[in-house]
Amino acid sequence: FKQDDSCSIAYFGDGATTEGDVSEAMVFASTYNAPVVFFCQNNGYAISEPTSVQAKHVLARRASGFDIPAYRVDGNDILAVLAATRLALHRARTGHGPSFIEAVTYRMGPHTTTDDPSRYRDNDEVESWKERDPMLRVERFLESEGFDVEQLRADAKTKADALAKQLRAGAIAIQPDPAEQMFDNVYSSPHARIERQRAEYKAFAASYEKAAS
Ligand SMILES: Cc1ncc(C[n+]2csc(CCOP(=O)(O)OP(=O)(O)O)c2C)c(N)n1
Ligand SMILES: [Mg+2]
Repeated sequence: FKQDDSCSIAYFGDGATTEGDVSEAMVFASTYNAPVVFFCQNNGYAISEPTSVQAKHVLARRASGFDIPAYRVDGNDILAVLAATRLALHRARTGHGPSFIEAVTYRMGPHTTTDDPSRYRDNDEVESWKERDPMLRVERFLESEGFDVEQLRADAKTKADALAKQLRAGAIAIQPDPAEQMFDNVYSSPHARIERQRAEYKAFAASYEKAAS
């Protein structure tokens, strides 16, 4: 790893923890003491599968099997999420290795436009989460601290709109890298198998160009 204070944070869902990649990443992060934060947004569902199908106990407990410290926070409490994230990033930046955060929240809407959640969950459950809306909660807190919430909301919207505009323009301006670049940084020195694959890929791509002309 680079000897500076850079680190990574990976955001993923409760359903993703069931896939092997998450476990594999945690093995590497733990044994190499990698400066990484695993942030699991547990919104209760992986499409139609409830979290009870992903783990028999709370997801955060899984991290201890990898010897990675875990923090379980109320994901609808913005300040708790911020505090846990800062703590985990500080650990990563100061050489204390990986951490796992489970932010417990709820998916209010359907997973996608083709999903109909009424087939697999009660409306009462959805209703009970409405009052726990994170924005509502932070607004109530700021109000109680004497802030002008209307003004803050308007300022935040202006900033968010400008940022979204900047992100869209940035994304549209991205030029795709040449596909062949995927062979470049696999090994630090030349490798026969990679060179063979590069040659195969070039021939394959050229066959398309020939077919198109
Ligand atoms: C036990 C089990 N349930 C479900 C899946 C499949 N699965 C993995 S991720 C996913 C959907 C995404 O869910 P999640 O990671 O919770 O992300 P979300 O969209 O809820 O943020 C599904 C259906 C699985 N592999 N194993
Ligand atoms: Mg989920």
